[in-house]
Amino acid sequence: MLTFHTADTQLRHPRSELHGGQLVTPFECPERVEIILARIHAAALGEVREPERRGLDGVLEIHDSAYVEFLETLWENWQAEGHGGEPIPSIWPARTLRGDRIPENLEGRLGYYALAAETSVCAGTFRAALASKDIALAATDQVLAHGGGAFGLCRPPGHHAARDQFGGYCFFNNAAIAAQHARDQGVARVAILDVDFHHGNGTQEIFYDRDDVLFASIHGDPALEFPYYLGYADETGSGRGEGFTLNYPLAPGTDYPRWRQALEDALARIQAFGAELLIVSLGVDTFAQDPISSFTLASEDFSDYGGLLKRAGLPTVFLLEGGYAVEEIGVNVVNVLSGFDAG
Ligand code: FKS
Ligand code: ZN
Repeated sequence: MLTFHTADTQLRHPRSELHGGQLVTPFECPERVEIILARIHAAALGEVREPERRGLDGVLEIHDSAYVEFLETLWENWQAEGHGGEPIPSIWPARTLRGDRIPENLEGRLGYYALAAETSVCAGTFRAALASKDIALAATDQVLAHGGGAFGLCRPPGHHAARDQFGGYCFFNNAAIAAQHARDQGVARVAILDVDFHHGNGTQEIFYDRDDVLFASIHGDPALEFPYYLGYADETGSGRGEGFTLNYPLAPGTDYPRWRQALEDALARIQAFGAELLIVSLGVDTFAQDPISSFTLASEDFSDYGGLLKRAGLPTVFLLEGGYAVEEIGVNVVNVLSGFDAG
């Protein structure tokens, strides 16, 4: 299987993540990509290619233009204010405040465009987010032209990014941009299957009222797990989109047999929908040793479900999302991809 990667993703290297009341080294770190690349080579998965640079192509089809401009200028504006640390949101238009006015003040706008506080911004964040998006587009074009599977080694991840909000380590919604790109290329029905441990709230929000992009997510129960405020089973879509959002919230400690049942159910629904393209939001934070998650998949389970995905028989774009057991992230990601190739 072909992989798409560019070193520009590594321009994202914030030094702080607000975690447990402390600023820690971010879980979503550049080493994740290094280790996955090393494993791709060691396992001879296939060629690694650079994506074409496409500027803002694809971004404004999904994201709000004022949000994009905010992200593009955030670092320089923050520097101009003379702060010592990285931008971290600290106030939001919470339930008792007004959410219909965008403040002029930078701290005010930071909260307006953020959905959580763990995601600090650094100098290269915007360029890395564009590179990550270009990787997703290149992997999608590869699959549209040649069928089979392709892997986008995206970083930063995308599935928490909503139309005008960043958070959960995400800025641009790579999977949503890829799906819209496929639609614009004439693919009638696209399915996004989100197997990251966390609910893909951004992807869900973006397609919630649409019947041309089906979104299915298997994740930790939001009553107990990030992002807490979306991802319940009763969220099924609205208007024309009713029935085109599927959520499988699962309990902490969920093991592979139970997780696999949810996957089989989701794949059956994707087949019944008549999807012509499958985009997998591939997070391997379902791994038992993941430091911030609570499912119990083992490395060989990733190979097994890679084969299951292949047997769905659809052209398939894999886009990297989460996974924080850094030592094992390469093995787990490549197991899914080689499981698919062997399936
Ligand atoms: C720790 C609470 C959880 C944020 C978790 C973000 C998960 C991100 C992800 C992505 F794929 F987007 F990277 N903090 N104090 O894995 O879903
Ligand atoms: Zn995750």
